[in-house]
Amino acid sequence: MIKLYYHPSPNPLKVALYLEETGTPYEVVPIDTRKGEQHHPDFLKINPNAKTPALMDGETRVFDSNAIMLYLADKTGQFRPDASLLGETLSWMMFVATGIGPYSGQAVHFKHFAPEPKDYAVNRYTFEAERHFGILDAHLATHTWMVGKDYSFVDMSVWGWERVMPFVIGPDAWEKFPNVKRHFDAVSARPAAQRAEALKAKFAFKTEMDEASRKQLFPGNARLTPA
Ligand SMILES: N[C@@H](CCC(=O)N[C@@H](CS)C(=O)NCC(=O)O)C(=O)O
Repeated sequence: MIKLYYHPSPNPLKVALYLEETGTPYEVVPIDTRKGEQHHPDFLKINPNAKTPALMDGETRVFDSNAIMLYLADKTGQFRPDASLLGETLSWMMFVATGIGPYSGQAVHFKHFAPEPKDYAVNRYTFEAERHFGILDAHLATHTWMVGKDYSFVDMSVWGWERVMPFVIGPDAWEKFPNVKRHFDAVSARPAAQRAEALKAKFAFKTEMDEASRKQLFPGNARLTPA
């Protein structure tokens, strides 16, 4: 059975949504990143990048959420836009992988977790995250779903990050981007999305962002400590 190495955050959640939508049997293996489980040698054999999600399908490992989405879509053939739309499909997938995801992640980091002074970084990353959500909003103004006429794994990939948009850009996010809100609500209303969201309640993940968590999540900070 497929094993999903999971933490209740945007990238693992979109994979859980795909597995739920397709009715693929899978086992959830919790990786508590605030406790540092992503750095465990056994997990590094599955994802050398020390991040969630990762997946084992028999003897095959797949890491990086976007690679996992493409892998699963290829494996199951479900919720896959028509092959004639490959250009759009790959373009929006890479837009999420290289734009929405990383800029949102950095915006959250600098806004909520970085030490002062941080004005320059907060401004740069919230501006870029907002710019990317603006592009998404403009696309969704004229498209019900991301690619083609049907709901697909591209919508699921976007949904992972839409969920946290107010945490990324601020409490007025939904008013700023009403088409993203419409899309988010449509995906969230699906029973599979509710099952994916409900996963986190099955595990007791650490919630405190204390000094020990920061050490695991931001190991680079050690370089700032005077010897
Ligand atoms: N490009 C990777 C990014 C994965 C990522 O940043 N995962 C976060 C959760 S959303 C994580 O595991 N963070 C823990 C850490 O950075 O130590 C992907 O899309 O899978």
